[in-house]
Amino acid sequence: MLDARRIREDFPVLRREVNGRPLVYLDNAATSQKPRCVIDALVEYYEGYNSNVHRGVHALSVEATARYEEARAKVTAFIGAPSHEQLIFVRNTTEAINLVARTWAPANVHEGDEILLTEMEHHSNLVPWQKVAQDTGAHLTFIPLAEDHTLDLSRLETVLTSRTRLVALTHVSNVLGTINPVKEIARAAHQLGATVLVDAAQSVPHMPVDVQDLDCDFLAFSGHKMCAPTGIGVLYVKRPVLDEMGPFLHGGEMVKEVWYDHATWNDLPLRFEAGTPNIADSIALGAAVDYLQGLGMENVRQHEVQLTGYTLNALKELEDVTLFGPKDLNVRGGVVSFYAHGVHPHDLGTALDKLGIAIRAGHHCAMPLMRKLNVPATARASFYIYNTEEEVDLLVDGLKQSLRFFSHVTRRA
Ligand code: C6P
Repeated sequence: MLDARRIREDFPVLRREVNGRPLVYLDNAATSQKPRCVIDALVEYYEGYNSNVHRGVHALSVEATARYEEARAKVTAFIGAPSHEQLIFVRNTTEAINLVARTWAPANVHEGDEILLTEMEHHSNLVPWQKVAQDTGAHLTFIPLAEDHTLDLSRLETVLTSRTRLVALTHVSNVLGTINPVKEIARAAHQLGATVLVDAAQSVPHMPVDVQDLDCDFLAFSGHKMCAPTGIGVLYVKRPVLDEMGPFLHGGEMVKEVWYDHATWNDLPLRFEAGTPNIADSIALGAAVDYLQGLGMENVRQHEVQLTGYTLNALKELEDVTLFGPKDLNVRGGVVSFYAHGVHPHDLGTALDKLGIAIRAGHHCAMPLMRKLNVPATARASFYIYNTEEEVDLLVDGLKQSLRFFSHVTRRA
């Protein structure tokens, strides 16, 4: 098990106060905090060897290139990818998915084809496919949500057809916490010749993920949710899918030879990394991977299972509070969304902030799912390696206090 109290010492921001109270940071699904070693990696780069990569012959450039490629190798190993050539650095999950929608999709999705999504997708894994469908004449279809907020796989045979070109689904829902059986769905999709994209924004930071075990064709995630800086994300692509993909952005770095009227493309993965990449943040992502591996991803997962169970137990005692997501902790990540009847989640979020407690309130970039759940928004607490049961107690006390306040105000109105 993790020693969250010890881990907290690695995160400078957790020492601060908000509104005169110690910060209780429970908005980790939005972005995680950063440990000292990641901050140090950024400072070391800018103070010690700031330089462009893959270009210079001078010492600083050689050093920066080595560290940048070392970071790629670390991330490759972290997700069990067979080769660093299949690991493309992008800005975030959103850009990774758009890269696939702009390069792979136009060559592979045609009029009358189907793109199968789920009813719990984040906008980043929905809107790019709406655009592909509009451009190509393909149709979007959806694996429906079951009563228990898992996917209704009894409907898979109906929605996954010989016309399905792509199945694009989230590994873990950022609203419900549901862990989807992507391996099983990928197997069924491949049997029908469909390609599979996994939005791993909420899984790679929180549990062991092995792309070869999942057997997905694309996997996308963001560094900022796993202790790394903002502005760095990853797209993994399986071969031979990758070999058939044309470039995304065109310009320097992604070319091998250029004439006035044409150009040839660089080797993988640089073919997909046009222009000067995000060098410092990539190197810091490597440091974040080292840090998480030091803790052990299975331990990270178990810590969140424990905290989520503890939170669900406490919250189910609260009157007029609806909890979302599966009850079974085996299929649930460290995300707890809830709705307190009669109180808008934004008001609740603001009241908790006054107590130093940071949660997220809103539609969580999943508006269609909010409509499905029949709520305007939800409040959401989401956990990471440094959160403790004491913090959950503070959340529950804060909630009780806020709900008492709002019911008093409503009665008087
Ligand atoms: N969800 C949340 O608070 P970016 O913004 O590109 O790093 O990640 C997008 C994204 C894609 N898929 C899932 C499942 C996600 O949860 C997110 C980001 C944040 O839930 C911000 S809306």
